[in-house]
Amino acid sequence: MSGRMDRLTATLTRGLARRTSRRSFLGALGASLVGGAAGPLLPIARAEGPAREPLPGEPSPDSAEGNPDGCSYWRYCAIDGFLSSCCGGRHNVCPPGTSMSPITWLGTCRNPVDGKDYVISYNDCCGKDACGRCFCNRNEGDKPIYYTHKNNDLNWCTGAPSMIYNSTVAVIVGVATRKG
Ligand code: ABN
Repeated sequence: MSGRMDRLTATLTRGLARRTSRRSFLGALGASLVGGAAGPLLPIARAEGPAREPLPGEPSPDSAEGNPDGCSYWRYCAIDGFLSSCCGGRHNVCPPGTSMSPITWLGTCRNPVDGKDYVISYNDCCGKDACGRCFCNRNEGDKPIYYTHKNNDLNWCTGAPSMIYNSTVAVIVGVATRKG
């Protein structure tokens, strides 16, 4: 009698265990299917944003030397300052609320697309507190300082309506021609 009871109990217990695990498996499967179907509906942050066009005659903005938001941009070879393009402006446009200094620092940078050297004017943007973002100090081809005004580490807002320095732009002013 007790042997039959034992066998019956064992059979019932095994059946219960089987049903319980199957139910929990099905539950998990159902939850994963519902979660998987909802996945595409969830908001996704797309960091890339719209595709950027290269500036005419310039490297792709997807490359370091063609990206005006980074210090390796080819026009910044002799810059010293916060990049206007990180401060609400563009590489050649000062941020809103600032004005461009009329006196500037000049550099000569090679455009990697056409291999030509361009004279670049680094105008400071003046009239708002220092931007503080994307500081870039490259000074390529810099010579030892023999006159303080022959150094880019200067506040060129001296000639602007406000002396308050915000950021710097890089404007092409011409193609450099080698003489002698
Ligand atoms: N030309 C940029 C800059 C501004 C203030 C001080 C140093 C350098």
